[in-house]
Amino acid sequence: MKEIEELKENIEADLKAVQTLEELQEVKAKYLGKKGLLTQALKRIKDIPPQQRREYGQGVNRLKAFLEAELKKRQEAIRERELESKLRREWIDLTVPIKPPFGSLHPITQTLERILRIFVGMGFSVEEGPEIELEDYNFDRLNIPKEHPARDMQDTFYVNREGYLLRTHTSPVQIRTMLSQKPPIQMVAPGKVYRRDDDPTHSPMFHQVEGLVVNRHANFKHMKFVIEEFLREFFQTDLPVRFRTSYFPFTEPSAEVDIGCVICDAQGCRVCKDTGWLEVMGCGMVHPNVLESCGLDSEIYQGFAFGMGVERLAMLLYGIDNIKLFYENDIRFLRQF
Ligand code: 2NL
Repeated sequence: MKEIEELKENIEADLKAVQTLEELQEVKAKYLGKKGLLTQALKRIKDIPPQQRREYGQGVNRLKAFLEAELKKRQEAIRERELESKLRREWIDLTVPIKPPFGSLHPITQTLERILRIFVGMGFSVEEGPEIELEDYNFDRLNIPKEHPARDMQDTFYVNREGYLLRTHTSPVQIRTMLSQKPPIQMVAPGKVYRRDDDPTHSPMFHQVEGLVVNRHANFKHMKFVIEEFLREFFQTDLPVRFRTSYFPFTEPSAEVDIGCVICDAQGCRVCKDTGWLEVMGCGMVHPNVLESCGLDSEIYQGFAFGMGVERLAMLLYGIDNIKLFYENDIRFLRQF
């Protein structure tokens, strides 16, 4: 019985010293393992003289039950403590406000939408067409002669199929509209266009919006009003606008449209080359040959048309001096819009 008493004291002391699950495991092995002290004491029961065997046996078994209960209690306590400390270590404050990295529309998309909104507000419809076009719709029906330099391989991307090319302007969308709809027509055609140009001020792909109005009474004064109204709406200021005589094969008469420089307030700067004026679009009365090529009687119908470059307008609107910035997708640039 003295042996059992000592064993109990040792067990209690060992349990008291235990800090971790590993140490607890060691204690368990020390007493209950194959050669454990308590295992051995249990084996000895049969060798004890019969008079003391009962008392000894009960004592060892009680001690075993005690140790098993203590091990279980300590294990739970240690697990609980380790969980507490893990929770404290790995605590995350879910209430900390985070700024989600919101995306935004590309400045060209924003400018395109700004342009379309204004024309839709004036009653124009928005029409789209394919980027791979018929040479017939891109050049022939637009009164652009066969030997015109714009048709040159140097200027136009031809595709690997006779009679097709990457459209060099969105005018073929207007041709398609005139072929498929009856006047009155008032439409704008936005989209990507392609030219064999690649230098600091030109990109082989850029965006255009062209407009077309066809009815029985369209005239130059209507066109001037629509364009002036558009430009003042677009730049949100009562700008000076002037129409300068020009030439396009598909319009007669033709004009280029200038606005007072929005960069220097017409005082003269690098962007307007000290003229105080910026060219922003081209326009004119639709050439009778173009109307006829779309099956419209030019004695009955009149039309006006205009075309503008979206990148150019975006650069003027936001004060950007390099067209390449739009295509590099530098997040530091894009984030500003
Ligand atoms: C420019 C000039 C222009 C047109 C585009 C057009 C279309 C048809 C018939 C007649 Cl279907 N004209 N488009 C007319 C004048 C000018 O664009 O500088 N664009 C960037």
